[in-house]
Amino acid sequence: MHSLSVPRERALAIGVGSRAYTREQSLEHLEELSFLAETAGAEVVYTIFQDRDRPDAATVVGKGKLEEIKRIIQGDAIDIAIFDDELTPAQLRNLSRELGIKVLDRTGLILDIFASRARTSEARLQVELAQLQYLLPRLSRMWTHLSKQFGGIGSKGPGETQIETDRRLVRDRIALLKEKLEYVAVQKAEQRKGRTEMERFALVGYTNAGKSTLMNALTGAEVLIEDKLFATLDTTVRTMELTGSDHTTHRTVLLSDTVGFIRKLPAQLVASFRSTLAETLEADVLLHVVDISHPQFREHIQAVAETLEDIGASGKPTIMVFNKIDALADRSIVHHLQEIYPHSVGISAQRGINIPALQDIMLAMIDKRSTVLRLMIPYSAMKEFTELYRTSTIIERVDTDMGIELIVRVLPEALHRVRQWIIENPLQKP
Ligand SMILES: Nc1nc2c(ncn2[C@@H]2O[C@H](COP(=O)(O)OP(=O)(O)OP(=O)(O)O)[C@@H](O)[C@H]2O)c(=O)[nH]1
Ligand SMILES: [Mg+2]
Repeated sequence: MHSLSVPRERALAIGVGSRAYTREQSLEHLEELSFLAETAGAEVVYTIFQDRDRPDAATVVGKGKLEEIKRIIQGDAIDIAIFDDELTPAQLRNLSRELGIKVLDRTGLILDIFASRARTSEARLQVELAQLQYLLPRLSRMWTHLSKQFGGIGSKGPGETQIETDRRLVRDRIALLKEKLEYVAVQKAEQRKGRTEMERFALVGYTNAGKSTLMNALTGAEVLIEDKLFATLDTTVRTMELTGSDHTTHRTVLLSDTVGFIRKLPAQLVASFRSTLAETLEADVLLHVVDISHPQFREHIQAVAETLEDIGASGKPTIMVFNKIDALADRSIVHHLQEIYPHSVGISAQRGINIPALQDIMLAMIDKRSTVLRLMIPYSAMKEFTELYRTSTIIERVDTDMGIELIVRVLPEALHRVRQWIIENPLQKP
């Protein structure tokens, strides 16, 4: 964390309206950019918004606005100018020259936050890969010069020596990082193999929606929770005891918590975080956590849906979890949303409101995927029986002379385990 003796960089946040968004939305985006900048350790002293049909090809904002920005930079001792939209390499160069201070765009800022928050070696590799891919087309003398001169936000990550090397060396480094990550991915896939018979749920959602808070509430894990963007950068998996509100249904399932999404999440990051997101990709059911108290929650849902599409995880069975209902003045919006989303629930992960209702929906999702079978398990196969007890729902059990007769709900993944004992399978009836 930033110590008090180090002065925070003074930042200017700059947004340009476009035909795609209302003015209100554009201002919300700018507010989110400021939140990102503060997460990165800067102090946003000024925000500037210009309504234009499209950004200026050379400098994003128009000439007059640029002069105004220069005056503010001088008058308020600004260290860094941050733009909400992705800057082309040419825009970045022009603006750096014109303004004479460090210039960053949303992508560069997000990459910087990821770099300073990455803890595991895997996350570090992934962030470095994304940074280098972002840097490659922007590699220029200007950039090297600025990062050396100013330091601070936007200059972490690939060290100066790497920036000064030519593009070929950067490309070599990218190839090496990809190879290392591929190796990590294979190892992790190996680790996951043993658990495939348990139903797998994955938390997904916009950053700061409350995913880790819910993870902790459901599993007793101790994942870091913060009122900051991107508190979580890696993936945690825990087993969880699901209990129905009838108190008779129990299931052991897996739940994973992972990195949050944001609008305009850099494509390089999404691509390089593939192995972190593997747990999400392989999940049976997604829990899409939404901060319902946020004015832009609808846009957040959309951004998450788009990112899921990008990584190839769209179309999975999904439970919409409308979180932070404790912060709502009027909860009627939840009822309205439940008409749109059939598998949804309003909760407060922090206050523990409606968690049993969520667990019931999770159990119902499992039931939808599973088959009811009648089995006869010989007493000689007790080990398998114990495993079945953990991962399936036993509806009825009778101990007979020949073995244990069961009516049981089994997931498709566990069918192979019980196939030999089936005495009745309703799906195979003529
Ligand atoms: N009022 C309210 N605040 C909540 C609730 N759940 C979480 N929060 C707060 O929301 C903030 C973010 O919570 P996290 O659990 O870290 O969110 P996250 O989705 O894991 O965020 P990232 O890991 O940064 O993507 C924290 O300040 C939490 O205390 C809730 O039910 N109600
Ligand atoms: Mg988190």
